[in-house]
Amino acid sequence: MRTKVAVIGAGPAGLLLGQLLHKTGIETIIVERRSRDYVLGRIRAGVLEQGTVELLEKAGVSDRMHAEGLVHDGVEFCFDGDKHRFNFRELIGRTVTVYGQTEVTRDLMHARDASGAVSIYEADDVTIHDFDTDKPKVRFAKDGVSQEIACEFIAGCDGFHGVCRASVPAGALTTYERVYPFGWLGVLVDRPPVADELIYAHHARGFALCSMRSPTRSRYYVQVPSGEKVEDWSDDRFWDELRRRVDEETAERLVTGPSIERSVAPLRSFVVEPLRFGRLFLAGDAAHIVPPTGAKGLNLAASDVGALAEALTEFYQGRSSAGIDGYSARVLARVWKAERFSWWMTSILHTFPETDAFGRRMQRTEFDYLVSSEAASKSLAENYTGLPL
Ligand code: RFL
Ligand code: PHB
Repeated sequence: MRTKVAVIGAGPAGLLLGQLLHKTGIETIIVERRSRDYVLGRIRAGVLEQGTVELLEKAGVSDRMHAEGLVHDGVEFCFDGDKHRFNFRELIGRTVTVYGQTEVTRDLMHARDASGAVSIYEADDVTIHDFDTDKPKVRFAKDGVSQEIACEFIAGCDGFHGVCRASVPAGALTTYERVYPFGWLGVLVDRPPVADELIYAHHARGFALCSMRSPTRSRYYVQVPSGEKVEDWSDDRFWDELRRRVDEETAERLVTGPSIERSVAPLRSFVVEPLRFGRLFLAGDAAHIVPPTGAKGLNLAASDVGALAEALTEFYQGRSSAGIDGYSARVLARVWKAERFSWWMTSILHTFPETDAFGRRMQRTEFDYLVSSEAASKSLAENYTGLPL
């Protein structure tokens, strides 16, 4: 097999890159180690920045998102029971859209099927080669048969545990990492959301988040210590814990039901530099991880591949390598700002085992300042709705 760009991974980053490149006539093959159903079964992000919405429009996959996605003008923070709403539309004239990652992925898979472009699911033993030359290769096995793709570029969109970052020679990479001593236990339930907008709650017992997927499907999270097992949490235990962490009115309004999915996600901040090695590019979770508190992971993956698609288009149509040469620095500048915001949201909203009385007063004072200062509220609003690339 032969193609221009071999894309490793069919998560949102890989599929969106494939679609953006298809729009500019650049041929791709996507190689994914899991099945389609497995990829669609992963319940993850829910909040799209305005820039992500615009990129999905550009990719021609926005019809269902506009029909079914929920446009939110703001979010609420609840600090030890005291609630405050941040109205992004009033503060800075921007909004976010609640539309599940699963649905974004489904729309992108349909568009790729319609385009006739090749996607290989359930590819085993994927390896990448010769990306320090202008003839890179991807090898894998499909149904026990070894295959090779000769290509001109490789896009590593294979997530945090992928093969692409791991294939870069040691010493060529610098990594920055922080692992938090807690995770999020998430529950998906077919019951109407407790409120019209998201509620981020800080409580002495830990963080909680009330989110949603649709007017009839809700997504809730509670902070749990690292290593917590999902089997140790019955639905009743989860609902009791959630009620204790939010304000009384929200607790009373909560409509509970049997969970349809439950999982624990660890929290981590991680960045690797640079994002290009010869003819290999890293994008999305393969390059960086944020704790989910700022709702940035999917949005960063989208803006990375938006920039990469522009750079590759410039290479093929404009015959200039300026875009691909500048990719890493351009993308990393935005990544670090999203890392800062996600770390900051995590720091004020969670309880940390090592935090003393002074630290707790600092968290409270951050909240009071946010609420009382229009400048601070605007800063939250511009970061949450997404900074420009
Ligand atoms: P993905 O989605 O992990 O996709 C990578 C794909 O690569 C495949 N793969 C391989 N394929 C071939 N060969 C190999 N050797 C391979 N190794 C792996 C994998 O099977 C997979 O299909 O990465 P991508 O595309 O970069 O997308 C990133 C996002 O998925 C991620 O950042 C977000 O889900 C993070 N996230 C959130 N982001 C937001 O913007 N807003 C949110 O509200 C939000 N909430 C969340 C989140 C992540 C969460 N978890 C579970 C980590 C909430 C949670 C709970
Ligand atoms: C979600 O709905 O899954 C979600 C929403 C906001 C976040 C993280 C996750 O910050």
